[in-house]
Amino acid sequence: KRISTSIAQVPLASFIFNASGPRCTEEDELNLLGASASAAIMTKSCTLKPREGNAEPRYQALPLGSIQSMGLPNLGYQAYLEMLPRLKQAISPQTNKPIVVSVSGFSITDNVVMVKAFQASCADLIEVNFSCPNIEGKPQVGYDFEQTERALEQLCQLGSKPIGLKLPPYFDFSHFITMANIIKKFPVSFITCINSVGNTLVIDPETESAIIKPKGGFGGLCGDYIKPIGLANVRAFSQLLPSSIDIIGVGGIKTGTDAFEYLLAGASAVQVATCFEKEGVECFDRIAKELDSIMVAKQYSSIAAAKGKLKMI
Ligand code: RRO
Repeated sequence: KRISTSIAQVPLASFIFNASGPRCTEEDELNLLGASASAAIMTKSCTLKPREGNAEPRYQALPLGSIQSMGLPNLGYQAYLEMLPRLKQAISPQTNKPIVVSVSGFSITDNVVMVKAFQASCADLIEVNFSCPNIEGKPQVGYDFEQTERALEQLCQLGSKPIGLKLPPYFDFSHFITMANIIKKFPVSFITCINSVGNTLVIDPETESAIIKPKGGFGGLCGDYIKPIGLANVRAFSQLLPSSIDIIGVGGIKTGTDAFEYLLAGASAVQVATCFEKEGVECFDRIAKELDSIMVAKQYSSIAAAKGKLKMI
């Protein structure tokens, strides 16, 4: 109860769920999330057609996180459309756990087709991914402000289910402000900050080689390395957007303390990627319990009581 929350007025039993990416592509993986302490079932970003993704090795665990260039491996949106009623059926009516679908088309038209379809599905929330860094020749939409605005003009008119945006990390206040001003023009219900830090390079000095194969070794950096970047993005957007737009924090959350920091920065919920990849579904119950203990110790009786309460020195 202490860590229950909501995103776009959809209730969540806990503050913590899976990020789109690890362990959420196949139906059996999504059913495991349904049966876990994850506050929602989030799907792997989908495309119009099924994709195998990039060549392997494309994921490497690192001491403080991971680097990957998966290349959007997924079953294609129609497979998820067909799966949703079965997933919904398996969810206990008491918990009523929401399903969040992630869509990541290669064009505005692709995204319109998929968002339209999911608007007519039993999904609860739709997260549109404007920030995949790993497709050769396809820039991250979130770094192209004009394209972002053109996309939102079309995507926000397709139905009544809440739409959110998965954003790339920004590193300059001018970019935070420009993106916040675009978001404010449209009925965007939530944003998710941040995707991986795109196009980083990890080198193995022993072998004198890159450690992943795709894109000449460039890949998205994840985990502990990126937590301060995620926190800054959540904080900046929470100061620039009206409180009616929920912010979901992602990036380096593996403990209750990490989740609490995102809560102070202004997050309404958090998602877990690298830690979930490494630990499996047990991470959700563990992190939730750790967060709950911190809230008890600090005498916060609800998420609302601590949200955005970061102090300045
Ligand atoms: O599949 C990927 O390579 C991928 C995606 Br779609 C994304 O949004 N972010 C990321 O780090 N990897």
